[in-house]
Amino acid sequence: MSETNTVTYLKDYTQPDYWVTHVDLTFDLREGETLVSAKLQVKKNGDHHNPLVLDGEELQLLDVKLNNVALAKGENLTEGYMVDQKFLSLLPTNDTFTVNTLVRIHPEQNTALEGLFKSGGNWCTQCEAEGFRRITFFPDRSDNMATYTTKIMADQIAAPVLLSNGNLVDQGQTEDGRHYTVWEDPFPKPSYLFALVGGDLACLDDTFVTASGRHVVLCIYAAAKDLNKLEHAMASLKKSMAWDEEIYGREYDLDLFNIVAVDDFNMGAMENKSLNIFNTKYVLAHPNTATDADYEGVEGVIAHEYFHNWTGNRVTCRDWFQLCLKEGLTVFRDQEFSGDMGSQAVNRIANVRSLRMGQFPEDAGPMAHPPRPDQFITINNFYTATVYSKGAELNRMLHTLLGKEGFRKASDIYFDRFDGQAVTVEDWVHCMEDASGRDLSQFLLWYTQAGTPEVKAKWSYDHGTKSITLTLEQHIPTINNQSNGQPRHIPVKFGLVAPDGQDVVQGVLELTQAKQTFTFENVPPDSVPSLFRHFSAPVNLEAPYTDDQLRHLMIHDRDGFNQWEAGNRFLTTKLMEQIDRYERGQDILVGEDVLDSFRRILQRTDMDQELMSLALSLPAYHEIAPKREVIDPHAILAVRKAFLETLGRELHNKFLEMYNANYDPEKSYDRADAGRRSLQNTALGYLSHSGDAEVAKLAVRQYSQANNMTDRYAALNIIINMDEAQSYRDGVALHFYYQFANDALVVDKWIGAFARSETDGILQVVKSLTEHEVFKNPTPNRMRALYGSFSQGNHKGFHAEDGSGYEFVANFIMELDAKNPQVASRMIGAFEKFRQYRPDLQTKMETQLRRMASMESLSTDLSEKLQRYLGKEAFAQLRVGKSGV
Ligand code: 0A1
Ligand code: ZN
Repeated sequence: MSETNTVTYLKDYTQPDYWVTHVDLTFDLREGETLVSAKLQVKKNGDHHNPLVLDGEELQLLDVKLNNVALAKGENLTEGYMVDQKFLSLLPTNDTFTVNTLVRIHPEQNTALEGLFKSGGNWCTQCEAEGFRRITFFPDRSDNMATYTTKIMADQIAAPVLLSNGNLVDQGQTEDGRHYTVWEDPFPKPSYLFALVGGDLACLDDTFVTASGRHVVLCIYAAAKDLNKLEHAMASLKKSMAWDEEIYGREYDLDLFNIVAVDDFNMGAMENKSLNIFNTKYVLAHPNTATDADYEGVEGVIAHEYFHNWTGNRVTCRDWFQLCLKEGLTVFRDQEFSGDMGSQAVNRIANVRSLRMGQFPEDAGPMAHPPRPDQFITINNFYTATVYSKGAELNRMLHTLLGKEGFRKASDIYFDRFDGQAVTVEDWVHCMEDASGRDLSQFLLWYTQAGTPEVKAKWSYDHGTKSITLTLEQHIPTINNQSNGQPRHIPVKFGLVAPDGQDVVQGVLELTQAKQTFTFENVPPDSVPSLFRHFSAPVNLEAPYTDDQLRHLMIHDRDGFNQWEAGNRFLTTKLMEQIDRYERGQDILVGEDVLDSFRRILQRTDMDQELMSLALSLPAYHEIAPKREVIDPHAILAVRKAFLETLGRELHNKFLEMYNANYDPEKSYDRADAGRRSLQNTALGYLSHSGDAEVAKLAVRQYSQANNMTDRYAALNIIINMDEAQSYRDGVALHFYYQFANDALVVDKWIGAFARSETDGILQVVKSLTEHEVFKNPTPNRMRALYGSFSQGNHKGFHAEDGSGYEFVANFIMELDAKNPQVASRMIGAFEKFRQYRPDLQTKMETQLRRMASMESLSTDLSEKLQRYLGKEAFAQLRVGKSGV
């Protein structure tokens, strides 16, 4: 007999038979076991005689009461309650009643990190999406919103800090010499927002006064040794609170806001009501240990989780199919926030690059799904780039279509109308319609259909009428053999850039048909259309730009994003041409035009430093690979390397000048100086490919003199990867390790530097790291640092011709699946596009996928992915006679 995975469909949604309106929880946290008692206030929904069915997994049920009367376990529901691996059922006799349960759980054995688990000796929870059912029996679905009272008891020494959602209403000693706290959360919430923390933690506190004068106490908790790394997170939190008031009119709603940082966390962070729990990676920051990118990550994720208080918590999702309602909107909000805190253009470029590297391939591969999927086996597999990043793009398009004021008006309607409710994507879009009076039914297709539209642009100039005619044609790809060809509603921010660099026209075109033509008059000849400014829609644009026209936009486009985009388009074309040549067995030529475009950028004095550094960066492997019909990783690597070497060699003096002009180890660390550091390190990067052995000394000097992690880590990476620096490699790497051996996040960086290194024989080094003391009980961060960096960031090692890289990663996934299916399932993403690879590599990847699919015991998480990757039938054949987890 083979196992079957249950598919859940959006079309099957119905309201539950019962609502739990309030819950009293008591946790007795002890070493070796935790007892959880729950008292549910339940109300029948509608007129029926159905049993109450509560979700519960991995719970040892000790006691059940209905209306305070003990219930026995029965053979059927008339005899008492029934319980199996997934549900507890009982038959109530009244319309309102109470249910008490007592269960035993084992957080210390919980390696899946869902539900209640231990991290660094502390207890903490992760309930989204379906973790609460591993804590107690409950209708663990997002439309059941209840108020919670939570009592936590624990040993005072082991766990002086005991936190849950809402306000602290009582605390004291228990009769047996332990202590307790009681928390009351007045806001009804779904169970996925429940949180509890117990342990020995230090905290940084502060206050924030809201616009209406509420004094909010802010506490960020972490291990005592990390207390000096919390200031940036606190500053980010306060900025987020102020921004949400200013931009959305949303104030914080309780007197206390807590954040707790833990080492073991499957994702980045979690927005539990008033008790956010974070991966340390997105809280801790200090110049000695965090890079500029880390500082940005902390600011963005703190904002993201805080913004969820309104978009996600006060108004939540009716069911998990609506996940992008909270995630897409919250990502859009955090992106706008980050842009406002720094540079909108720089942030936009970073976000679009990650969309193209992560979401576009997903949308064209076996996991393709609409931002609002209509079926899943495991919701955990749908915390995807499509739901998050494309979901954010949909909100950005609505923002573009309605304008800033219209969007704000719509969000005000949304919060007024739906506060305290669990709603749908349609509810959100209807608010947009009500605010603007527009019909957005065509726009809704973006939510319900997968695939990245292709937009083809053409233009022609009529010298007689001095007019330009622009034709835009959209093509919607076929996904999973399903044609969903209806045209989308696509906002095209655009401008016509005249030869003098000024815009002749600008605005937003709305492409709603398969093909549309727009004519503009009084346009000087040789004006260049700048299309999809600020990347106004998640599409692929094909446009017949000449190199000269791109050069014009690179310099004159008033949109920072499209300035960069023009350069990116130019470089991508040049790289693609050379990859084609290389694959045909011809030499790689890095033309004078490429060198010239770099020279022009290097000469510029008017450019923001971060934008300049982005303009000087070659498209990454993951930006190029999705554009190849068949991916030959080694061809992409060879061509990128040739470009880096030629640019480094030919522009050596310019890069050296730039490096020297920006190198300043005396300057104390200031975040605002990130642009200078990125120019300095970009220059050093090119120099390290120039063949100049002296550059190794510059890198070592930078390493030794660095007063911040950005410079130190950039130098370390160069020393590890640069041929001429190999004599320094072991010494510097050891120094780095011993200096930071006690800092888990920095050790992760150290591991990541090796895992990404494309030097010869690196697999042996990476394998030896798995035997190293740092890999004894790896956190998910450490697993990602090693296996994630290797599989997604080491193209040479992962795609080694003999298949050894694939085997190495597959072995790990197979081992991890039984312990932490969520992380295992995310790690398999490196194999997702295997069918696009060179046939021999494709076969080797497929061999590993088939090996994984043949494991005796397989989690539903991994099986859903493997089923999609390999195809239903092939997968089913491999599963004959096998079991699930
Ligand atoms: N809602 C969180 C992310 C998150 C999602 C799922 C998790 O476990 C399955 C954990 C965290 C956010 O968007 O930040
Ligand atoms: Zn989120």
